[in-house]
Amino acid sequence: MTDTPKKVKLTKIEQAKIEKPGLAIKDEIEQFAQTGWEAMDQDDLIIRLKFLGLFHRPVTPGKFMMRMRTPNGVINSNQMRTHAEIVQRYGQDGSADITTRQNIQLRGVHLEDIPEIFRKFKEANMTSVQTGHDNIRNITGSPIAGIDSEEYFDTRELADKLQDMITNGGEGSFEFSDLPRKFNICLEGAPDNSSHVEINDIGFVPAFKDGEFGFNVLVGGYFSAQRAAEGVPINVWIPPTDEVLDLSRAIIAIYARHGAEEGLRGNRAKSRILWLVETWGVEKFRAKLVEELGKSLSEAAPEDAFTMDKRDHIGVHPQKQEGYSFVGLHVPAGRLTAEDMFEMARLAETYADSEIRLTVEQNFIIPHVKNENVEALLKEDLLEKFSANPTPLVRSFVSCTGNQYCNFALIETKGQGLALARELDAELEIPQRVRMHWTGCPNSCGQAQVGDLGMLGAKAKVDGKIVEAVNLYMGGTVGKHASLGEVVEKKVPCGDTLKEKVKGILIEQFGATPKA
Ligand code: SRM
Ligand code: SF4
Repeated sequence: MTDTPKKVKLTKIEQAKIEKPGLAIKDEIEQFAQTGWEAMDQDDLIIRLKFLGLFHRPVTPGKFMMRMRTPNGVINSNQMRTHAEIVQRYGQDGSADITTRQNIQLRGVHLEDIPEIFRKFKEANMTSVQTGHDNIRNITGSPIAGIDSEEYFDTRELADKLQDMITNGGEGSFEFSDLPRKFNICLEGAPDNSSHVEINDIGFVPAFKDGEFGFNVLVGGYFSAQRAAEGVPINVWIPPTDEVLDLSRAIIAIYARHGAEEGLRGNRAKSRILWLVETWGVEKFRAKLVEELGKSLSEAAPEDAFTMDKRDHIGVHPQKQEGYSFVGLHVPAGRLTAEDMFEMARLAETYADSEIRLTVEQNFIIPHVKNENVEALLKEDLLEKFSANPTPLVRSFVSCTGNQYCNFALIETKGQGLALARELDAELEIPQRVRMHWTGCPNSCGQAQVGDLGMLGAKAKVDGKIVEAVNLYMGGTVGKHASLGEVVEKKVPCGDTLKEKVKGILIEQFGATPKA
């Protein structure tokens, strides 16, 4: 198969990446730490630092966010304590977030401390490399992999191997950091699709073929300001072995190589891999994949193996291992202080085996708690803040960063979204789970499209004044019949108007009743 390369005018960002690849900046970090962020070249500051996971926050000039990698959401107490130590030194400015990719972001970091922070990461076997800009983000999977009595396959080892391949063992990989755009991968090994596999650029979906477990493969799921789409089935099934690495490598290589000639590197609004799949069509994409791999590919299994509604993992649950439970704790809007993280580490060590799991709902789980220790764990002070039994709307509340730190944001999210959830929980009896997702702008990091209710930041005009508002989404479903919600009303002003609207919806459509 031959294609005639087309001539495409590269975007400014592509030109900057050719001038100096993002990862090349690694060697300059010590020098930047000495000369300071204000002396930095703008492309180094805004583009290349993100290849090391460093995001300058113009909202708080001179302060950085650091995005980590926690494959499959697994982290240990020592790593959590290291995070706590890093942000502790920044006082009120230092905090962290659990993200919608079951990951950790640190806040308030100063450039002069980065060399020392990188040394600490290395000691704790952690990395923030390739977590921003045109890179492959944290690999997601079921947060209860390996402890779930319902699971088909424990994805943790494959997630680790994928991360090692993509990041060259955490040191940075030039091969995997020359993509036309960001890229998400999810490996789902459980029957409830708890990690939203369909919204990833590559989604490995559990599926049995002739009785054997493996993955059907989706390509191209993504959200952006331009569109939100589920991944496209590419008629491929693979066993849960290193073939997952080979296939991922091949898909990424095709995306990187053909990005320029198919125009992806000339227009950032149309540069995610879905555009390549659509330009070629699934058949050609699959054929290219076979060519890249140099071997045939098995056809997809007729059915995916999703059989359950999505679980939320909050509270105490029996583990696959007899005599043990996992305890899911709710973190309001995912926000953590240094003290919280020290305590999380302590609880994981005191009551379990020092492991902590993160979820895409921005919560955490302590696995491997001996059943006889559960009661004492539930009495710990931290559980007053991070409840094992939160009120219904708060329980399923998810939110992106919003305007506190993100300069794309059209609204504040975490604070007012959480306040709304708390107020409505106080006023209404809500008999079922209602997943409310807030996101500050159309990039939809807070995944408004997967929520029962999705609030996507906007602006409205009220009495001649511009006010914060949301485009209201409804109908997002998760689990076995996952599908994306649609916008039902635009520009609903935040505050009382939004509250009354949501209250009405909860009463009319979710069976809520006013509390006496
Ligand atoms: Fe996101 C950009 C935060 C998950 C789609 N995202 C950003 C930036 C880096 C913008 C910026 O420079 O300020 C935000 C950083 C704000 C900050 O200070 O925290 C940001 N995204 C987040 C996080 C932290 C939201 C959260 O509160 O959890 C999530 C970090 C995940 C991680 O650990 O890696 C986060 N972002 C997502 C998701 C959800 C997901 O992956 O399931 C999406 C939609 C899915 C997708 O990407 O297909 C998402 N973020 C975007 C986009 C739109 C991409 C596009 O193709 O247009 C942008 C803007 C961009 O890349 O140009 C963006
Ligand atoms: Fe920022 Fe928009 Fe993403 Fe929220 S959705 S973190 S406002 S880019």
